[in-house]
Amino acid sequence: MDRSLDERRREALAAVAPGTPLRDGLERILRGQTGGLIVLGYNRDVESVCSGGFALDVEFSATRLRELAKMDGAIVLSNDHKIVRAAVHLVPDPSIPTDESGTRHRTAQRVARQTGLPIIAISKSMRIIALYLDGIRYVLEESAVILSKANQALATLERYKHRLDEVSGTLSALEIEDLVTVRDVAAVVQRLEMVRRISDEIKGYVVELGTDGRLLSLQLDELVAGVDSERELVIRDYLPAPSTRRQKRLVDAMHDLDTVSGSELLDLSAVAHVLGHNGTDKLDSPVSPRGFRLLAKVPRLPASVVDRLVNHFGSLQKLLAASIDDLQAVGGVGESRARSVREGLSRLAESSILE
Ligand code: 3AT
Ligand code: 3AT
Ligand code: MN
Repeated sequence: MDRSLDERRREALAAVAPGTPLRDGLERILRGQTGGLIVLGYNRDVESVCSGGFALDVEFSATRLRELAKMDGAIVLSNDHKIVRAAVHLVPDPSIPTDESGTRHRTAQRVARQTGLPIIAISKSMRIIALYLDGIRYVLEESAVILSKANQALATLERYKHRLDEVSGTLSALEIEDLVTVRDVAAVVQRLEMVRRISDEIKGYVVELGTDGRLLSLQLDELVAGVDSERELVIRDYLPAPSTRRQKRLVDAMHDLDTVSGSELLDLSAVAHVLGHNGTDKLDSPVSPRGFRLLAKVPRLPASVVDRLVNHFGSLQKLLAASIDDLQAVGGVGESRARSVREGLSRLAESSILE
C-alpha cells in the first residue's frame, strides 16, 4: 500500500482526465458556477470527517454530480465512483496545516492530508478545478494548455532522439572496430537517459490529457520505441563486474542512473561513474563490449540465445570472429540460426563503417 506520490498522482489525474465521466461532471460544475468539493474515495478516515448531509447510493453520472453541487457542502464518491454522500459538512482536524484561504480550499487541503485520498475543489470565484493529493495542489488545466506544453516537450524529445541516434550509430561503428572509449559509452548512456526523462514527462501529459492525448501518445511511442531496452543493453555490455555478481550490479547501475541529478547527467565523468568506470582520465580508457546491444539488432534472435552467445564468447570481438561452426557450439544454436547470426553480424559490420 506504500505507493509513491508520483504513482498516486498519475492515477488521480487519469481518473479526472478529459473524456472520463468524472471530468465531464467537473466541467459542468465549472460552467454552472456553483463551485464544488468532492472526495474521491470512501473509507473510515473519510467517514470520521463527515458531518450532516445525507447518504446516497447511486451510480455516478456527470449530471447528477452537477445537480448535487448546487447544494452547499461536499460530495463523497466511493472508490469505484458511486455517489455515496452529498451536502456533507467536512470537519478535518483543524491542527493540520493549510496555506489556502477560502474555507472550501482549506477544507480540501486538510482532508487530502488527513485521508490520503484525492480531493477536488472547484472554485466558484476563481473558476478553477484543483486536485489536492496529500498537501499538494494541482490545477487541472484545459487540454489546449497542456497540449502546447506537451508539444514543446515533444519537439525537445525529437532533438534528443536525433542526437541519440547519432551517438548510438557512432558507438556501433567503434564497437565493430574495437576502438571504444569510456567517453563514447557515457555519451550514449547520457543521451538515452535524457530521452527517457523527457519521454517520462510527456507520459505525464498523456495521462492528464485522457482522450485528448491519444495522438500525442502515438507520437511518443513511435519516437521512443526500443529506448528502454537499449539502455539496459548498453549497461550490460560495459558494466565492469565479475560474471557471478553481474545481475545485481545491473540493477544497481540502472537505479543509480534513474536517480542521477539533472546537472550530473550533463557531466560525462559522472555518467561513467554510475556505469562503474571511475578514476581520473577514465574517459579516455579503452573498453570492449560484451555484445548484447549489437546482437539485439540481429533479427529474430531470442534473448535467451543472446545471453548464451555472450556467455560463451565473452566479447563482441570474439563473436565477430566466430565461424558458423564456432557459433553452433553454443547450446540452442543450430545451423540455420548460426548462419543468421553470422549474416546479421556481417551486415551490421558493413553498415556501421565510420564516416
Ligand atoms: P443552471 O445551470 O442552474 O442555470 P439548470 O438547467 O440546471 O440551469 P435549474 O433546475 O437550476 O436549471 O433551474 C433554473 C431556473 O430555470 C429555474 C426556473 O426559473 C427555470 N426553469 C427551469 N425549468 C423550467 C420550466 N420547465 N419552465 C420555465 N422555467 C424553468
Ligand atoms: P471559492 O473559490 O469561493 O469557490 P473558497 O475556498 O473561497 O471557494 P468559501 O469560503 O467561499 O470557499 O466557501 C464556498 C463553499 O464551499 C461554501 C460551502 O458550500 C463549501 N464549503 C466550505 N467549507 C466546507 C466544508 N468544511 N465542508 C463542506 N463544504 C464546505
Ligand atoms: Mn470564496
